Amino acid sequence: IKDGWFSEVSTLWPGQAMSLQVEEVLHHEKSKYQDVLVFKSKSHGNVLVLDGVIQVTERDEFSYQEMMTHVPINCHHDPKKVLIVGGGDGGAAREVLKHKNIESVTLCEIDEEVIEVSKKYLPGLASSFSNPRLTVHIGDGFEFMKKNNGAFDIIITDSSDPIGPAESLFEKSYYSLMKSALKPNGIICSQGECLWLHLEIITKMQTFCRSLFPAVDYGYCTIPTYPSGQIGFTLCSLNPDTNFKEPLRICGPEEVEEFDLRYYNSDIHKAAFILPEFARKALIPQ
Ligand code: AAT
Repeated sequence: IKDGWFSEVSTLWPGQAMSLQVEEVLHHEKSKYQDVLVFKSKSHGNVLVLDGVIQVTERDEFSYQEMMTHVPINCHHDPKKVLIVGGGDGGAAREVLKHKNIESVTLCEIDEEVIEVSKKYLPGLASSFSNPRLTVHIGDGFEFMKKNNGAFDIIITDSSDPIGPAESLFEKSYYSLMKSALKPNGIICSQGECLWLHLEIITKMQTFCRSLFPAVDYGYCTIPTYPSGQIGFTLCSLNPDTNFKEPLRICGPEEVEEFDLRYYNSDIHKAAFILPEFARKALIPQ
């Protein structure tokens, strides 16, 4: 923070940095795993930053959290058990729990500190922690996956970027472990980085995913406070008939109201998979 502005500087997006004006620093401390900062911003509500990288702002978190959850859920015929890896702010869990037919949600977050500060400073997200259908496990998602075979219908990896504690969550071996942790016809959805910045990583991941799963795709959403204003999702299904572009349940005006949605609806679900030409070309199956 310099002259009242926070700038998001990282080697993952060299030469550019998103800045937010700071009203007040609410919390700043090194946890066992990372530097944890929460500040009140002038324009985007409270902001959670880990190792200098913005994880959520209260103003636009709904875009990413809704797409990350309702897209995979609405591509599964009968989801009952969901695992979230990361997501210690509780936002992804909040969205998953809106589906009453989902019986249990397990959240595996490596850093207890993230959950604690979110309860304190991001109550609109962390409200999910009091839901009896949610079980929290503190630990590394990679290790957790090894111990859970055939356990989940959907695995959502809401992880930070591949520098720091989330590095292993971008590797092929992690995707193999997730595959084993799924029930038949299971679906995974992972934080899939940005088309403008990380096309090479995305292409590599799509390629190894296709070697493991019969149905693979990449969708994205817009979000002002993630690098370059865009973030995507790597989606894989064990069901060869899954077409991620076609939701199985329609979410029109009534459902949008019932679920209190601000970004997701059936049209944006389908549109999320229409890629700009430079990206489409790069991601064409080899
Ligand atoms: N919904 C908020 C968005 C996030 S949070 C990512 C979370 O993943 C953090 O709370 C972090 O502590 C946790 N995490 C990191 N590594 C692991 C791991 N190995 N196992 C379990 N949890 C982990 C993502 C923001 C994306 C930012 C894009 N630039």
